[in-house]
Amino acid sequence: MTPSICVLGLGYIGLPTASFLATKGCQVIGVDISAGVVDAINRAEVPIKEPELDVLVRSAVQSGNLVARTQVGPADIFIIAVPTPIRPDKSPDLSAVEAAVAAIAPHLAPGNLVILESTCPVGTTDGLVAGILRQHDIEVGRSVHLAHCPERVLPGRILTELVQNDRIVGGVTPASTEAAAAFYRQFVSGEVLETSARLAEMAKLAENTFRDVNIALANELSIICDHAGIDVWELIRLANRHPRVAILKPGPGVGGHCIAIDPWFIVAQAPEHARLIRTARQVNDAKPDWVLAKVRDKAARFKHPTISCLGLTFKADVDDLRESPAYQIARRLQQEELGQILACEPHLDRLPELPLVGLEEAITLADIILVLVDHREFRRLQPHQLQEKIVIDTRGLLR
Ligand code: SAJ
Repeated sequence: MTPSICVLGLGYIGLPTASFLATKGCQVIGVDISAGVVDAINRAEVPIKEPELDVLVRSAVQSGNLVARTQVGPADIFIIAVPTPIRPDKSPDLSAVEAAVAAIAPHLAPGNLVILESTCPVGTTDGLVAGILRQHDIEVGRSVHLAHCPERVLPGRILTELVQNDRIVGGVTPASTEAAAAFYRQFVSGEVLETSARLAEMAKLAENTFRDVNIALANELSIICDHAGIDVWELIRLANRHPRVAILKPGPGVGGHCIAIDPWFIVAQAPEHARLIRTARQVNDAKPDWVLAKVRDKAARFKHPTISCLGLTFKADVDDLRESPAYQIARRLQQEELGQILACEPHLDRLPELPLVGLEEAITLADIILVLVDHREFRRLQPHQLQEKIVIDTRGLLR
């Protein structure tokens, strides 16, 4: 028999997960604190942009297997996919996880399985989550199973990676690990790797930290090469021809809601030991300042230059502005009144804060072209279109 499932948090992870499970025949309740999100999903509308997600949500809602609500109800399996941001002091904010666990606790019955997919500091599943459940007299790991199974999907490829990626499953007891692994094996074509909850938490943090540290190296190299008059993109291309070298790409900084945040969870728990990880975060966070200094330097040649920012989202081919260094740079240029700031962002229809223009207009009107995101739409730009323009290309797109 297919289990009934309650998914808490209908964002970039929860909505695809809930919809996918519903199309596999599970009865799914999707829960979100936003009534607007709940209403939109029940009308089969998708509040976020992700390839193929609209089709999946429509099919899940129309089948009657996915119903969105603002309140939790009974189910066999509870999947928590709520945000775990950082506070201004870089400490983890787990209030959404706490609220989700407190909301499901009164509905839990023997034999239920609780899965935490949100990225968390080490010890959250065993400590915070199990602790709240025990306060409700729940025998965690025996009567009710509890496991951490970190999400690993890449925005832009969510539906493919949801099924194909290997998954790490760590229960608070071996029986919990087994119960959660058996659940994922029903719909994941990748391997399901069993471990403890603490190791699963650390594995997720290590994955995103690996990427952050590697990008920090690329960003640092880009600054060093700029001073040395060396083309960093050609440098990386050549260095990566070594069989054991794989340097990632420099850019205007690191954005999104994962890589720019998760390494801080490690730093917060091991402030004296996480020296490289903290430094990498600082290197990536400082890159927008370096780009701004470059633009200021070029803008000083003009009285009132028109500066066209190509791309505002946190990475290529998505519509997501969260933690976006590109957006941050464009806004700061505007606040500094360096000139007329135009933005070309093919993935957004409107943006109250910045004047949005089409690509042709952005190029024609610009004195300075600032490439901030390597969107597919920009890759067709030809060198002759950029003649007589000053180009600052943070993504190596126009080489
Ligand atoms: N970036 C660079 N240079 C690169 C690669 C990325 O500057 O060579 C920048 C991007 O422009 C962006 C940021 O890094 O601003 C993050 O983009 P990303 O594509 O590296 O990662 P996310 O945040 O979209 O998704 C990551 C993924 N983690 C890993 O690849 C290890 C994804 O698998 C995770 O599920 C996701 O974080 C998450 O939710 O944790």
